[in-house]
Amino acid sequence: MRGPGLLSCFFAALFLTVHAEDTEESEDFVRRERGHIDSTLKLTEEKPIDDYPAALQRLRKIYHSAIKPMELSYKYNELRQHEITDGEITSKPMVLFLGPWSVGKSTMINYLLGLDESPYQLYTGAEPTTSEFTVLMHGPKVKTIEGIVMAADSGRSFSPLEKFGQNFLEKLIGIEFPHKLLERVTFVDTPGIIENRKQQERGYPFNDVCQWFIDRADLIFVVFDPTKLDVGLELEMLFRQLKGRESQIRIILNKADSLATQELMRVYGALFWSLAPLINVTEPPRVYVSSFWPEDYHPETHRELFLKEEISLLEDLNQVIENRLENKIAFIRQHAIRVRIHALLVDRYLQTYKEKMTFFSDGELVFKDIVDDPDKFFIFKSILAKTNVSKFDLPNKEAYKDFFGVNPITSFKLLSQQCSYMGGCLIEKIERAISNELPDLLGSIGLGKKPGALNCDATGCGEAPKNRYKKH
Ligand SMILES: Nc1nc2c(ncn2[C@@H]2O[C@H](COP(=O)(O)OP(=O)(O)OP(=O)(O)O)[C@@H](O)[C@H]2O)c(=O)[nH]1
Ligand SMILES: [Mg+2]
Repeated sequence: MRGPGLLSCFFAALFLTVHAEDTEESEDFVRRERGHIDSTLKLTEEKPIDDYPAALQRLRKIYHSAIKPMELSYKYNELRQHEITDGEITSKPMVLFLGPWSVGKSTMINYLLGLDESPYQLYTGAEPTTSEFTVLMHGPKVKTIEGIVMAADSGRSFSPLEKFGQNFLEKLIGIEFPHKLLERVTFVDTPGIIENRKQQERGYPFNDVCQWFIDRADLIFVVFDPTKLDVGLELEMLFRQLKGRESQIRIILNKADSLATQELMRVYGALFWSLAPLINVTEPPRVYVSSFWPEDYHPETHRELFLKEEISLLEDLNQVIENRLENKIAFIRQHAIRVRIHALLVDRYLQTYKEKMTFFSDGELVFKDIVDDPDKFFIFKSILAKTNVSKFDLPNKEAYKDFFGVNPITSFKLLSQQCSYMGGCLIEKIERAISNELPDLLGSIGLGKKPGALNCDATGCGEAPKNRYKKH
């Protein structure tokens, strides 16, 4: 895996983590067995991982023919700013590492990928070290990709990051190299959260960037260090951003080998105590207590427990890899549901506007009346009554004030006018995708059959699959 001379120097400069004294130390410590990582994640299997190209192609087709036209017609991107690129449809599952500084995020990535002692291991250290969002991807050769290049390549799922500005792109870096695990997932290392640091000191919107990654990650590891559990404003902000992604979150109490068992139990309790007010779900998140680094566990600590916890986490990761296509389809279906609700709402606003307009009325005043108090005209209620949408899935009423401020109501067409002789109606197409085509595709993968071979009545696949952890 060694790159050409110049490239190796570049890597050495960027990621060389082993300082002279560390090298001496590393010769002393006993390395851990890694067999369980390879076997749980099936990294020893010769068979290349199936990328389901036919199913992904079908998914792309459904998105472009049934969902995208509706998005464009009703300017959905201006409401939620979530466009889906082709790169995002075909991308590998993304595993995101978040948490305070120096809790061992980069060390954990090095450990899982077995990068210690390789020239391109991530930089680690007791002080805040990672300053870039680092994306580790599979590629045939060792290569670093600058943020501006990643953002310019529309085939990659990272191209929408361009909107966070040039300062951010300088803090984004991609590393490609051949690796069995990276053939299956993409890892994203992030700069640790430092309490009391102001957003502007970073020179780019750190929280918005985190939100972008959070919205797309298939698994989010929020890592903590038992020796510093203080929850401050930055961490509170992070948990606010994680709302709605609870089933992707795994909390890791890392470096558990640095404490005696009794102390560890106390810290575990304290961690839950401080996090409870921040996580607003009935089901508590899964917490893994272990130490994710290559050194052997300290003799006086609970090595069997730590190893079991590590294996559970690896199984969890493996489940995400195995369910990647199901998760992707569920993600596109959820997106389609949101786009449909948005289109129905705009249509309802427009219908109400047309009903209230008379020959003598002032269009702007009539619409202001509607947009200021949509409840008076039963706009949101009528959508709830007509469709089986949960009221928690409805967008914010305030967001529509801004939306219509930029996009005048008269620039839209009624849904009933969005039909063509050849293509049918937009609303029918998106509804067919949500209730038949996407569930069909989901069912066909589950049974290992050809996409399109089944329909949902037979499989009962109408429910979006949840990326739930296994309980052990
Ligand atoms: N005892 C112990 N120390 C660990 C473990 N994992 C990491 N460390 C040490 O913790 C320190 C910080 O590790 P990093 O991987 O740099 O932490 P980080 O979360 O990436 O930090 P930032 O990049 O600054 O956010 C390093 O000195 C590691 O050697 C562990 O499992 N046990
Ligand atoms: Mg780091």
